[in-house]
Amino acid sequence: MEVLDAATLNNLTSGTPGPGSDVLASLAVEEGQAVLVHISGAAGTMGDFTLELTNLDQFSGTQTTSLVFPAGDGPSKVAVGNLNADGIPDLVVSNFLANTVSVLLGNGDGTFQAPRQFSIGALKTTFVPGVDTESLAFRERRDVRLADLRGNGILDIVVTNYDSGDISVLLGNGDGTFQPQRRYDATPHPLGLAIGDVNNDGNLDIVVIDSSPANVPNNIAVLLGNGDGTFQAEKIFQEPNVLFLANIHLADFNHDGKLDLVVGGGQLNGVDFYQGNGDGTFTYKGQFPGSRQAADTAVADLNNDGNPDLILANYSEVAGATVLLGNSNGTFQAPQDFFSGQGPDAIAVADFGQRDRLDGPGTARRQAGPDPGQQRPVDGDRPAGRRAGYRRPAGHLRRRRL
Ligand SMILES: [Ca+2]
Ligand SMILES: [Ca+2]
Ligand SMILES: [Ca+2]
Ligand SMILES: [Ca+2]
Repeated sequence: MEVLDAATLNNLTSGTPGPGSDVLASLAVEEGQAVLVHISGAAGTMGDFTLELTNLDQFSGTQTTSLVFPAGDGPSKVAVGNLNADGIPDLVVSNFLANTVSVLLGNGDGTFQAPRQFSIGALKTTFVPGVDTESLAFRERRDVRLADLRGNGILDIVVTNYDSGDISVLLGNGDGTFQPQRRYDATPHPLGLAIGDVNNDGNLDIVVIDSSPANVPNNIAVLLGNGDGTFQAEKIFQEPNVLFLANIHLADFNHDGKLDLVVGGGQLNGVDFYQGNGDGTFTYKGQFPGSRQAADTAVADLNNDGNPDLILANYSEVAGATVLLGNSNGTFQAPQDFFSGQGPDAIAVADFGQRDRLDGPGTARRQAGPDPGQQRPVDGDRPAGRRAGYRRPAGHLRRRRL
């Protein structure tokens, strides 16, 4: 399939093979622009084609200041990374109603090509009283992460499957397509996901926390990576508290070269902190206070002092976000509340000021200090680490209009 300029017959875009025999093409057009679609094939050729036209004029109207791109049924979480080596960020969306991830390749102008769907593990889309212990509203999260699991420069997908009690790993081909999923058992009802080298063998590992049906304390599973995109069987330990909407992050908070673990979630008055032992196990060190019910947590060095800080999204508090500035020894300072507004259930961090400093919501994550777990791209293809010894005087987080 080719899309041609109707006046000059110049090629504007060509279709590329998608899943099955589908051929996909995507093009940004202007209002009134005429195009020709040329479909060709050998005798007996069969198949479908999908042509997606995006009208950028939608941006110009005051009534329509956002563009909506299709993904799959019930989009849950998004990961950003360059999947096809063109330098342009792409999107991976986990779909809780469709049991798929959608891959949307970026065009570089803020638009995305038509989504390609890849199968992942099951999530029931119904709620059966007496059988299902949590409503669909609490099960709909499917954490999705991008990481270079094989160290070959190609990003792979990891996503949690609540009802099938496993995670799906989809190895990337480097062209925006992915190999069929391989599933690994990971807690009875996995919800939150983190990736890093927790045993310092140079291979990325996966840590998963489950949800908490029936007020049973959460399980945390560690799956050690073999470095080739496969993983060893889960090793489970128990979180002392009961959390719904549980989320989990890895960073070296105390600068000992071993990744540590923070856990947030509903019903927890702050975050639980585990010190990493460097062998894939963790030692529970207690709780740091924050606002209640952190439905999501982000880790970033907000004040550029080299210590990772925590940003909590407060699901049921008036303060929208709470910041806990990290100390160098794996402890945190008193919580500071920012942004009013109730009920946020997701948060991310990026530098909106273009000054190489992290300011507020977005997606970047930078780890501080010597951090063997972050030598490869995680959560995209950003540089992931400051040099050992990098320090700036501690500062205050300034409130900033976003
Ligand atoms: Ca790309
Ligand atoms: Ca490892
Ligand atoms: Ca550590
Ligand atoms: Ca900091």
